[in-house]
Amino acid sequence: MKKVAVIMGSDSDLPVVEKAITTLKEYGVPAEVHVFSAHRTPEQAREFALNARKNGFGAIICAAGKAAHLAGAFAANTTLPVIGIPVKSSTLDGLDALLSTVQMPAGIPVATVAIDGAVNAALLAVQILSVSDEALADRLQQARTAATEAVLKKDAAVADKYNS
Ligand code: RP5
Repeated sequence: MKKVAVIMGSDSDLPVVEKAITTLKEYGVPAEVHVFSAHRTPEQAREFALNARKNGFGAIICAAGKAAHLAGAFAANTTLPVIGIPVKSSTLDGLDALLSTVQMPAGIPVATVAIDGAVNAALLAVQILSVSDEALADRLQQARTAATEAVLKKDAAVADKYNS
């Protein structure tokens, strides 16, 4: 199975990023985790992105806050799918990181999830890998079915309490 790279701009992003790592583990997807910064370690970030496809990665998750250029910098150096997580780590509540991550010019896409949306970033990476992995596709469908059943149970409980 292809690996997913989970990159964060600083170890201060870890509380958010850990949710992505946990979600990938739940699906049995191998992840490699690193701290690379578009601003503080641009050479290391570039090197990793340039070699990611030949090193067995199928998708790259990049989490960064403030002037968040990490996902865009990775996308500039690979044609693998790059998923950006804007991290709420500043006085601007993550809006700065959201706009920095999402507003990519045509030609260099970054699939941007919600501010601190680490679970969805991981799920999107799993969905990307599931295009060529039936077992992964089955696991995703099972999780969707379980989530639907959980909400239906909640509906039944609420309806029972208020509609009788
Ligand atoms: C960004 O700046 C990082 O992704 C982090 O969200 C933010 C703050 O980094 P630290 O100063 O805590 O290392 O590059």
